[in-house]
Amino acid sequence: MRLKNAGLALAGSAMVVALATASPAVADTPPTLPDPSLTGVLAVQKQALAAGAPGALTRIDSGGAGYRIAVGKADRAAGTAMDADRRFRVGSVSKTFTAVVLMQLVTEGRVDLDAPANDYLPRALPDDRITVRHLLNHRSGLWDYTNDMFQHTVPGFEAVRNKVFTYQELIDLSVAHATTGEPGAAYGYSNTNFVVLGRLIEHVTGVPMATHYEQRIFEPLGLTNTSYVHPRTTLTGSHARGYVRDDDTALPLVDSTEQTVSWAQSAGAVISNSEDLNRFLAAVVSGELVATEQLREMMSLVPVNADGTQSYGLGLRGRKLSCGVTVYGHTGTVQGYYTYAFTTADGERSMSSMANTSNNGTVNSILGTTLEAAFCGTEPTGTSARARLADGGFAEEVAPQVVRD
Ligand code: REY
Repeated sequence: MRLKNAGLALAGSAMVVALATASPAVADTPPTLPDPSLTGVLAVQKQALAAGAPGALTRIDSGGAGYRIAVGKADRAAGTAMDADRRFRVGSVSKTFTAVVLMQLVTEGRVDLDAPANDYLPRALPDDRITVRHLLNHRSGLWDYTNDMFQHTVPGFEAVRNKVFTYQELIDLSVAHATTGEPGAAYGYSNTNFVVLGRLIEHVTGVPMATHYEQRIFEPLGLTNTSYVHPRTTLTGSHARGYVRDDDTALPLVDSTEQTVSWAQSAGAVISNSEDLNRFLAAVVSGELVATEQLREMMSLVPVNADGTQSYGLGLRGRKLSCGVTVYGHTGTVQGYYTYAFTTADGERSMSSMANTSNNGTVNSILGTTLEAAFCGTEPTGTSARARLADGGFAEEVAPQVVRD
C-alpha cells in the first residue's frame, strides 16, 4: 500500500489560487504542490537515527488532515518510544513568536519598525542607528554572545544550565564585543537581536514576555501544548527528552532536557509540540495574529545564502525547496533538540520536525530534508527503500510509526 496517497485530498487548483493571492513572494510557486511523501519523511527520520539521533518526529497538516510520523526513542533511559505528539524545546522557532508580539505592538502604534531601538530601551545600545527592523531581520551587527558561551559545547551548556540571566546581562555580553558590521549593512544571524527585542517589548509595555506570549498567541490559538516557563527547568506532560552530543563524539550523549534556557529567553525558550507549531505558523501566514501590512513586512524575504534557497524576513525564515515552493517558518537548535517548522504561504500545508539531539550537524542537515518529503513529495532513495518494497511493501513497517488523524 502506498501510504503517501492515503486519504490525501489536496485541492490542487484551489490551492494555487490561494497561494498566488496570499503573498507577492510566491510568484514562483509551482502550479500544484505535490502530495507529501510520508514514506519519504520516514526514510529521512531513519537516516537521522543512523546519524546519531535517539529519536525523531514529524507532523504534517495538509488539506484538513494531520499525519504523524515518529521513530526511535523519546527517553533513552526508560526506553520509551518517540511519538509525534510529544512536547520539546523549539529553540529559535521562538523568534517567530517574539516577532508576532512585536508586530502587534507596531500595529498598535506603540513601536515604529524604522525608529532607533534605543528609543525603546532603558539602556542604550552602542549605536543609535540600529533600528527595530535591524533586530528583526538580523542586520544590527550585534555580536552573538552564544558564540563565546558555547565554544565548548557540553562545558558551556553545563555552565548555564541552571543559570538565570537578565536580558541586560545577555546584552552586555554582546556589546562587550565590537559589532560585526554597520547597522543595516549585512545579514548576520544573532541571538542578541531577539534578546534585545524581549527587553524592548517588556520595557515598552511593562508586561513580561511570558504574558505576551500567553495572551497574544497561546490562548487565542488554543495552543495547549505550548508554554514559556522561563526560568523553570522542566517540561511537563508527554515530552521528548533531549540529548546533546559532546564535541568529543566518542563520549556518550548528555541528557540536556532540564535547563532554564535563560541564555536564550525571547530568542529561544518556548516549549511546544508539532501540532501546535503547525497551527501557529498557519495562523501567522494567514493573518490570524498579525495585521495585513505588518504580515507583508514579516513575509518579505531577502536571500541570505548564495543560491537564494534560504532567506529571512522579520523573525521568519524562507526556504525555497526543490519543487519551487517557498515555505515560511523557522529552524531551532537548543541543547538536545533540532527543530524545523515551516508552512506554505497560505498556511494550507504545514510541517514540523524534531530530532532529540544537537551538536550533530549531520543530523540537522538530514532532518532538514523532511521539508522536501513533506512539501515536494520527495521519495526515499537507495537500498532501504528498495528493501522495503522487496519486503512486500512497507505498510506493516510503517503502520506503527505513521498515524493519520
Ligand atoms: C546554541 C548552541 C545554538 C547549541 C543557538 N540556538 O544559538 C538558537 C537557535 C536559540 O538558533 C549547541 N551547540 C548544540 C554548541 C556548539 O554548543 N558548540 O548544538 O546543542 O535556535
